[in-house]
Amino acid sequence: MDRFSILVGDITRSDAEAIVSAANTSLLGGGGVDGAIHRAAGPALLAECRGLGGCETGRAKLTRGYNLRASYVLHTPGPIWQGGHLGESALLAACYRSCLSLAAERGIRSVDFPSISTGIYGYPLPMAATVALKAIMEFLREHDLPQRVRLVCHDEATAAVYRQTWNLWYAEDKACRM
Ligand code: AR6
Repeated sequence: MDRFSILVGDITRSDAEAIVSAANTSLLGGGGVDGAIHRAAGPALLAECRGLGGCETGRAKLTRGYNLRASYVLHTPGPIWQGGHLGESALLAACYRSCLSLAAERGIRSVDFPSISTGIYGYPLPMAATVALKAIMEFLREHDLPQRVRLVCHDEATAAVYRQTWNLWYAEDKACRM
């Protein structure tokens, strides 16, 4: 599937048109990738976020990227892992879909995602990878935009889990053009 790839890197340095922040529902910044994005974007990002009135888990809101290379940031609060029986997987899938729908609506051509919910929010990585890849691949099959989506993992171990999951479920997609 040449529209999708998994790589290791720092998403704050991404050249995608939009990057995704694994935010919290206040949208007022925090730790992890969200904190790194706010630091790299500068204080104007927080100022814009203050006007958004927060965001529900599984939904997404769009801002400009300010000092980032990316023109836009898609902010999405992932679910906090609570054992898996409180709708976490549906909410995590909704995060990916909401970001991709909003990007498509705005004509955004490339989106880079971090591994949402698998840091501070404690979602078990192999399960999160299955949910994330299914949501992304289904969306790409049904939509022409974004043209390019990447999963930017902060470390090789995380990327390895996403790659294994992708190979398990989607390797045949390499042969059939999407
Ligand atoms: N580039 C790419 N991935 C990164 C980067 C980076 N620069 N920095 C961290 N990661 P987390 P969550 C990875 O904890 O679990 C915040 O306080 C990290 O290794 O950032 O959704 C928010 O405000 C992990 O694989 O997000 C919320 O309160 C992944 O990003 C809460 O954390 C997600 O880890 C959200 O927790």
